[in-house]
Amino acid sequence: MTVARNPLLPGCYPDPTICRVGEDYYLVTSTFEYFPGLPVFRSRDLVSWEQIGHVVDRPGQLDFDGIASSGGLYAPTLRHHDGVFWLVCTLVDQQDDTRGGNFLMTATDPAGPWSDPGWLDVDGIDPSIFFDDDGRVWMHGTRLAREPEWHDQTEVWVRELDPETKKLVGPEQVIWNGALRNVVWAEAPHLYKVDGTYYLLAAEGGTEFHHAVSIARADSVTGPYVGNKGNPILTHRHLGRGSDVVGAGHADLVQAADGSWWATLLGMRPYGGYHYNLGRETFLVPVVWEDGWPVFAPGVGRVLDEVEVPFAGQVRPGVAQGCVSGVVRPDDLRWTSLRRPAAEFSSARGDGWDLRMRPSTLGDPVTPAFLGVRQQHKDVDVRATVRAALAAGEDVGLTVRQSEDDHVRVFVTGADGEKERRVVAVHRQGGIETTLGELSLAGGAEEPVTLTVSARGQDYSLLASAADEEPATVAVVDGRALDSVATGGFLGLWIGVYATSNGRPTATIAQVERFEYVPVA
Ligand code: 6LW
Repeated sequence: MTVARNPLLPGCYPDPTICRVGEDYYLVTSTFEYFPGLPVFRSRDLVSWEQIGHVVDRPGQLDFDGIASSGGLYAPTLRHHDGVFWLVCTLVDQQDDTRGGNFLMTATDPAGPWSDPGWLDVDGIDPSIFFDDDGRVWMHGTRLAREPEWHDQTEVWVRELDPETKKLVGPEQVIWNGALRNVVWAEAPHLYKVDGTYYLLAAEGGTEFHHAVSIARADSVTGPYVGNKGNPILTHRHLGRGSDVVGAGHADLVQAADGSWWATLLGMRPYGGYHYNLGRETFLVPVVWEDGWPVFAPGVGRVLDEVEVPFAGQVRPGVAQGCVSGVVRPDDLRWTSLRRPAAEFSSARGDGWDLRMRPSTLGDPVTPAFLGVRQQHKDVDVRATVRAALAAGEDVGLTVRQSEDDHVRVFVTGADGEKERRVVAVHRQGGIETTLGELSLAGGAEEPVTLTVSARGQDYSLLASAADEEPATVAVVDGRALDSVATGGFLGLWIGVYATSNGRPTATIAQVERFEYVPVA
């Protein structure tokens, strides 16, 4: 017997989708404006997960330029059929609805390369794909109801897909509006066939506190679908905001090789009040079937910290995914840039990076010289040792990022003719910047400076030190201003390095000598 620890994937890994091929499980999550997009994880035992690649990892595959934070890649669905992996997903551009939409990509190796997108002629979000045992293929998804009876009513549609042309064909049916009347955002639909019956699993209540999972079944794929009397079959909303996990929803089902059933889903872990800085994370619950219906977390009815996976001890374990810990080297798959490949402004150098400074800033919905990783622990020290010959007005620093409009920065800034290096801490909140603190470090302009974000719960201390000195605190920020409860949007926090000339032409290269992510036990 082996125990899976929840969350399976700590940090911002929302909208998980899972499928099994033989003894291997594959899981993909949403990534919004981050690049590469849609990380692919593999496991042998549902307990340990290893990232093996990304679905979106090359320029030209999708265009994210100008897409503001919390737009971009929403909830994917991953399936495997006849030796091919199929992924359907939505690219959302909230400013321009002529860009993006629902698309389909395929790959024979889930680690990549994945195909270019084939665009599907349908609006809405949360597409899914179901391969029936008669060879027919059915797409489904969710959108705002065309003739709503209530506010934020959505409808789940289903339509056949021709697997040769990869185009939608035949009539469309609306099959679901949620289990409850007046419920908002029936979404994240997934169809399955179990023992000859079609099942529709869907979220409802919105992806925040009222999130829930419901199930319906039908004799025909196009319905009519009848909801389970026990709906919602999983939610934490009745547990209150003090629950250790809130917002449980957006589930996907998988049957293990031994015949047992499991669901992955998202949830959030609030701390320091009702704030979840780590974002929406991926959890696992066991599932059993009773009277032709799935029962999630039987006997318990909620997401637990630990899940026994009886078969896990018997299979060759997967490589433990663990979390970023210690020096994060350039070849680590968890590095992300914004919207475009990091190769456009950076190159690996030893354990660190050369960052080619850019005029664009973290406040612009473009691709600033930024490289970061998810904050996966509430207590963590993130340290970057940077070195650069900065011109006046140029900054190299460390940021805790929610979005263009909401982030904090601690940075070394260049000034003409100054001997000392000035370190500044800024909080950009709702697009408005406030300087929180400043200090000067002794030493030559090109000597390294170590910048640290030291998070202890909701206290984020920003520190700086020259070579062998003790770090000095530049400012302490209240993290409660940074999570999506405070700012809106769909994301957890990232911590990363950046270099900007704040709009001026520049040829400066900032060296990031090392970047360390050290969780505090
Ligand atoms: C996603 C929707 C949701 O498309 O949030 O969890 C949206 N629910 O299903 C973005 O993650």
